[in-house]
Amino acid sequence: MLIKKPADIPSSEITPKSVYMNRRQFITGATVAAGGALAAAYTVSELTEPSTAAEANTKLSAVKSKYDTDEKQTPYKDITNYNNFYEFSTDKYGPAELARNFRTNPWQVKVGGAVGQKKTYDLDSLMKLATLEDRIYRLRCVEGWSMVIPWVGFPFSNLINQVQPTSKAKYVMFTTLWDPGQFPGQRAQVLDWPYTEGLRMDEAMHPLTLLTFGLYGETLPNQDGAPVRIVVPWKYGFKSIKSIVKIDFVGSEPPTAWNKATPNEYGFYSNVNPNVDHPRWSQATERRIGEFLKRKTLMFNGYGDQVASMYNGMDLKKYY
Ligand SMILES: Nc1nc2c(c(=O)[nH]1)N[C@H]1C(S)=C(S)[C@@H](COP(=O)(O)O)O[C@H]1N2
Ligand SMILES: [Mo]
Repeated sequence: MLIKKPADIPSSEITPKSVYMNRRQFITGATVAAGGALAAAYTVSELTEPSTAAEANTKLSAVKSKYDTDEKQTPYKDITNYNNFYEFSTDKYGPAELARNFRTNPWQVKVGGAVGQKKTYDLDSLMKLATLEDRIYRLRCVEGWSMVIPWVGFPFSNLINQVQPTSKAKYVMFTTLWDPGQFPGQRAQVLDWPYTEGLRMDEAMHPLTLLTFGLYGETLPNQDGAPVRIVVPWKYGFKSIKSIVKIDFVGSEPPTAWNKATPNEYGFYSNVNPNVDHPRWSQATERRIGEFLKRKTLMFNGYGDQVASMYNGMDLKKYY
């Protein structure tokens, strides 16, 4: 985000680099996403050939959610080939290949800070906290593009309720794995690693805030933040932190990776707001990946009816 100018991405730039893709992810994506259209580029023998790459994503069963948008969903190939994941690369086409062998098992998430019940979850125990739901959300990147992504997860509030935060807990801080052996991006000081993010308690409790394990009905592809990330659809994409290993309930606004890097560009709140420009570009419009014409960006990314009341009385130019 620091490196590139306002993204005004012609759809020609979004051409999937399928040659770089994990073949199995490609196949599983094709079966659920595009009814085989994506797989058409491969012959049958290629499809059945044993793969040395990471394990195929597994199916997740989820119930339908009332929070879904009915907009056209962004193709799986774009969601999994055009990524922001600076731990792997600052190039959006980089993570798909570089994340291929990322180890997501075993995985632990340590939950601590101001809680009655400190807990370390493995992925299975975390996923058992609630029934998974399908959540079709818009994701608006601060760089000016957006996607519609069918996530699978459950409200983060389910976890909050289990660990019982004390009255000292005012914010939640999330931390991504630190592992320069696996994350080539962490060998350079692109950001102050590990990536951290935060939400105010009411934002974290909001039913739209999703603890996310999958997309398109399967476990998250590594490049999309496996094995567990958060998705906060009314905020710019960088709030939706990937590959989380630590969740802390804290008393004051936690440091966040992009705010530390350039505080005048990225605030703590980072609610999608067409009326507040980024210092170097406008936030009034966005390009939906796969579309040619730009759209007007909606306040709170279109989730205003559900979230605006949390910010009543706040000057959103000051708390950007
Ligand atoms: N740990 C971590 N989380 C991250 C990022 C990152 O670089 N590292 N990029 C963010 C940004 S800027 C965006 S737009 C979204 C992109 O998610 P996607 O690649 O699954 O579409 O992830 C967010 N979460
Ligand atoms: Mo982003």
